[in-house]
Amino acid sequence: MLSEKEILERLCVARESASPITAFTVDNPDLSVEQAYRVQRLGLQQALDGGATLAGYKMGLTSRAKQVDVNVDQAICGYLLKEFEKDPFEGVERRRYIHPRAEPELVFVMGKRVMGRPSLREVVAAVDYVCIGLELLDSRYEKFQFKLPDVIADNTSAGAYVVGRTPVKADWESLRLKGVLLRKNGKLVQTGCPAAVLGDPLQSVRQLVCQLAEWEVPLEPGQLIFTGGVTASVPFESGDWLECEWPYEKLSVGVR
Ligand code: OOG
Ligand code: MG
Repeated sequence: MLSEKEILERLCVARESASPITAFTVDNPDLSVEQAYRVQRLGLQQALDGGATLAGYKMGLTSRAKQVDVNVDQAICGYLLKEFEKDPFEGVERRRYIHPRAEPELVFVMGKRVMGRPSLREVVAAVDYVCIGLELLDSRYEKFQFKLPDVIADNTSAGAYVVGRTPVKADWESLRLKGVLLRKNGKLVQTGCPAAVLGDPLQSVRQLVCQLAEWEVPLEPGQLIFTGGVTASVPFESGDWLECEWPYEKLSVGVR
């Protein structure tokens, strides 16, 4: 059985060299969710010690479409570093990733600190605004295949992300009904409704707060939360351009 440090090291090498590894549960079927989160937390600590900045968190597998995507049916969370953020005008570099995929998400930006087990109303009170976002996933595992502990250790396949520029501060009740489209090279490839995410993406923020409470970690003002793919994810290659649209904004990003 590999130690948590060894698992983390292998994941880091896979990420840095953009070359995939076999999922750990293939040879270590006993790897637990708790150990996997310890690997993830250790990864975050190492990144912060190395000078990286925590931007916020992401929830994953919060919609049925996403659970079917990767054959794992439980919501998970990971962290987002400022360094993962891409400017939509600069785009993303395909060669940095193994087998990247894109998915549209609602992104909540916190205005107040929140911790513990808040009600939905308390979550709304702590949010500053919402934007549309594109998460650019990249699993470090061969064929994008893994089990629950693998994907948790791999920081929930976090790769890069792009956040829209049009903050929405109203309509909390009906945001979950505002449709989201994903186009690749101008062709419509996914459509979805934010309510696909746990009935309301705000529930995803609430679940995240409850998960973080287990580590006595709060959500802080300014932190952003990717609430989970509204639709299934879509693979992309260099030369592609991706566009995500919802009633308030169109967000495009090119792939070099
Ligand atoms: C796991 C990450 C899931 C989401 O939004 O559901 C995720 C994966 O699809 O590789 O980010
Ligand atoms: Mg996601």
